[in-house]
Amino acid sequence: MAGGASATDSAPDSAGGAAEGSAADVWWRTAVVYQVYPRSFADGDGDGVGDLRGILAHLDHLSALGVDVLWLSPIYPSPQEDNGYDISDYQGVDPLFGTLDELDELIAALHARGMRLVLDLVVNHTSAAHPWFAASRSSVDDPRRDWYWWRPPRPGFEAGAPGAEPTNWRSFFSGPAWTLDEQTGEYYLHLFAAGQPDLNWENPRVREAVHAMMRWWLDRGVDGFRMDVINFISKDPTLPDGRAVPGPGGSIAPDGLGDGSASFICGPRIHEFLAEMHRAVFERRGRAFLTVGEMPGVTVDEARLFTDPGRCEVDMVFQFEHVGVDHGATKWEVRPLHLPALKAIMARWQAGLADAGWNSLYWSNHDQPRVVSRFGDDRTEYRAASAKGLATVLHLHRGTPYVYQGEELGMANHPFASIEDFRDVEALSHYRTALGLGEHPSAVLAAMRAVSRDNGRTPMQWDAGPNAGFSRPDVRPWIGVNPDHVTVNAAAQRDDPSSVFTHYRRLVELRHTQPVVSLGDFTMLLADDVQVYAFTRELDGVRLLVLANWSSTDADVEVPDGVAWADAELLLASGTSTEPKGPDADGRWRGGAWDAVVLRRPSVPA
Ligand code: TEU
Repeated sequence: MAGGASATDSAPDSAGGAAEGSAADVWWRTAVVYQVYPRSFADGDGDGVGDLRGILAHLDHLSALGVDVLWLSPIYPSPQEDNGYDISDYQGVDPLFGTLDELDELIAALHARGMRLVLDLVVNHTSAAHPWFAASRSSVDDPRRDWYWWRPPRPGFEAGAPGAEPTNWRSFFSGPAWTLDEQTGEYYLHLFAAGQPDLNWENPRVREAVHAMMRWWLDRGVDGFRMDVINFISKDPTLPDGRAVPGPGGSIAPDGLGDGSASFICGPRIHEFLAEMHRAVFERRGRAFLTVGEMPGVTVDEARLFTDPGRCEVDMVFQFEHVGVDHGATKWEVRPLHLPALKAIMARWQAGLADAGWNSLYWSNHDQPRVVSRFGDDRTEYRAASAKGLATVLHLHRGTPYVYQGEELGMANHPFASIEDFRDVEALSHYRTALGLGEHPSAVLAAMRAVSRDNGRTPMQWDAGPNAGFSRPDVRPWIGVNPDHVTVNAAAQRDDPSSVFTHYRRLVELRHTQPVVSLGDFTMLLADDVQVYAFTRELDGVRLLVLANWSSTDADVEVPDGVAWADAELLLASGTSTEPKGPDADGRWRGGAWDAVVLRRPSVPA
């Protein structure tokens, strides 16, 4: 058990990490997690990049919010090709971010405040600069050769010739998922950037090395892991070609590459690998952990298996369906949000993990555009109300909510002006590829402005001063600060009872104090309504009704059983109305733009 941790602790002798025990006594079921992307959180040493000193200096912010867990994106030594998701040493801290001593200090400081630390575990791939890969690429006979996926050129092709890659797979960051290593004349697999070679989990020595590394961190006091693309680690070893992905209008993708994901999303041995990891790392440790698997492409049925406590794999997963709801053939083809589609996805996940398993709940992270710009309305008059409404909807679902740094302030997308403003490897490779295929730069930039991951990575807005208080005034941060920080910042919001920050604080408090929020059953209402997001929660005779106007115009809907809610207790209200309220005596709900309310009543006795 984390030192000084709160009353939400499970028994100290519980196994933790995909823990055993009854539904109610698993600590993370009432917890809220806050994600820190260290490079963009706070720059303590004045080099323009956020670091551990910066985080240590801002723990009061997390305490004020009341969150239980800090998930820290990668701080390990790394060439930073993918901002630390390319790790060259799993057991250290990149000097860019500080020292191992400072990380120990962070663990102790969090524990002293009753919070826990979850590290990012990136073990689908390493950096190409990792000594394991250096050894692996050195010769076909090296003992570590088989730690990665090496293959000769496609039969009949010369190494390096167009189309000679061993499979037609496209990498997530554009271009082939294979790069030729001239020295041995073979290709290595990288589902992401060329600097992120995929580890071969078929090799038991790879798994043992990862387990040992994880145990080393737990021994240092770390309380769990967020596991990067962990459902990609088991690949069909035959590595068959993927299907060519149809482009818009059914045309075959112009780069001729295919989608290999059928061979690695929740691959043949994934459950075996995660259960083995649980046994080797978390079992019989005598304290409680949190494990969350990031799982692009995971289905509800798979997720139920992954998170069924009886199977001891992971505690919860990040699914991707709801953040793909506004994507076209690719994420760069942005579609307007159709609210019923989002509700259908959320409802399916709530129902699918109701009896076994557990949901994680998120709108944002370092890979997503800012939610207030994406699903809300970031114009001045609607920004705070829409940020609060979106937060209410998410935090009143059943599951463990994740708050991404700046989301609690209503931080918006960045007004990127030109390609020079972007930093992300994904965005930059997309730009090159799209221009190579003849797309117009201004159209490509418009899509990047809307959906680039850099939107989520601009510096945290601490105050209205130069650099938003992220870096010293004389320093140029690694990526541009959003000019809206003069009005949208933590200093302005911390003590303002009507701020987005205060609203998040209340939502965290509701989860901690109202068991129905964390554990109650979920029922979606008004599934087809294009404007209002409505649902009920119920636990032990207590019922909640959540009504949120997901639009910048007034709403007027008939609420199922609405009359019964007319005199219910108003637990939380936000929006553009002077006094947002629940349904009227006629059972209709009339809500102003982005109004959101949470009502409570004891259920009517049968
Ligand atoms: O993300 C996995 C992932 O699916 C995303 O890269 C996704 O493909 C992309 O964001 C779509 O826009 C994880 C990390 O969260 C991400 O930051 C890393 O780049 C990636 O893995 C590789 O480690």
